[in-house]
Amino acid sequence: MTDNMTDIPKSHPRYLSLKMRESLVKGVEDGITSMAGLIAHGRGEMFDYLIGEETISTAERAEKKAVEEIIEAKNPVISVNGNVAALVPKEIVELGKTLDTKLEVNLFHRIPERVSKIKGALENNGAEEVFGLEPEEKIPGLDHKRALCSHEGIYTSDVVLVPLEDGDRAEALKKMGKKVITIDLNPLSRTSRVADITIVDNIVRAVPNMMEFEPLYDDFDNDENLKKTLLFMSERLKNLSEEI
Ligand code: PTJ
Repeated sequence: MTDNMTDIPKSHPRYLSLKMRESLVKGVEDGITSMAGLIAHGRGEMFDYLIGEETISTAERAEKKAVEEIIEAKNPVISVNGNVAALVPKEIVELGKTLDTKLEVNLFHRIPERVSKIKGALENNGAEEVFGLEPEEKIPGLDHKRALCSHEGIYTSDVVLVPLEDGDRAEALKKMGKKVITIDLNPLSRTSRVADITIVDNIVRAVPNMMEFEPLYDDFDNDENLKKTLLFMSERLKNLSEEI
């Protein structure tokens, strides 16, 4: 996240949350994040409230399984969009280096200028190679520009991390036979339901966690993990209602 917060003191109880908002607003001003990205973030914030704005045990398990799948993969790729580039530009580059993955810019609201700005932001944070600028391939079954991808990256990947995804691409990637990992605070989203591993955590916590965690090396059932996440949320709401 950017550190250009001028008026908000670190002691502010919502400092981290405000900092994230600021990074996204700056992302829009810099032409990195789409306007729709601000709406997407608001939805994420709401779900973050429901888990208490911390990494819960089901998310930790999913993060460890994701690390395992990525390090065991032949051609793992992290897909970067405008929200990811605004919130965790440095961390996503570091994660790619730590887990030895490729980085590819893949956008729903694709404008060539935005792709090159995101590429530039990743390079400014140490990325050596960023795919997706001149995509040669299309993900079959998708009508929109999110289908455009690079041959060396997403098209031939075996494991893809698609954080803050919008749904049908995850499904299309699965149909191509890829293992799909997502980071999505909404456990009910289409992406969350269709992914092989769904990390229900804020990306600003999930990415640093994945650089620290050891691989799980254990069975993992995504539906079971999502059920537990929803139960956690409802239990938490019940407990909070009793405190009022
Ligand atoms: O940059 P582009 O053009 O590729 O567009 C990116 C967005 C995010 C706008 C696009 O992919 C989109 O519209 O996504 P959705 O359908 O709004 O889905 C985004 C999901 O990410 C939602 O389920 C949110 O709850 C979730 N989300 C938002 N912020 C975070 C998050 N999950 C984890 N961490 C967050 N900070």
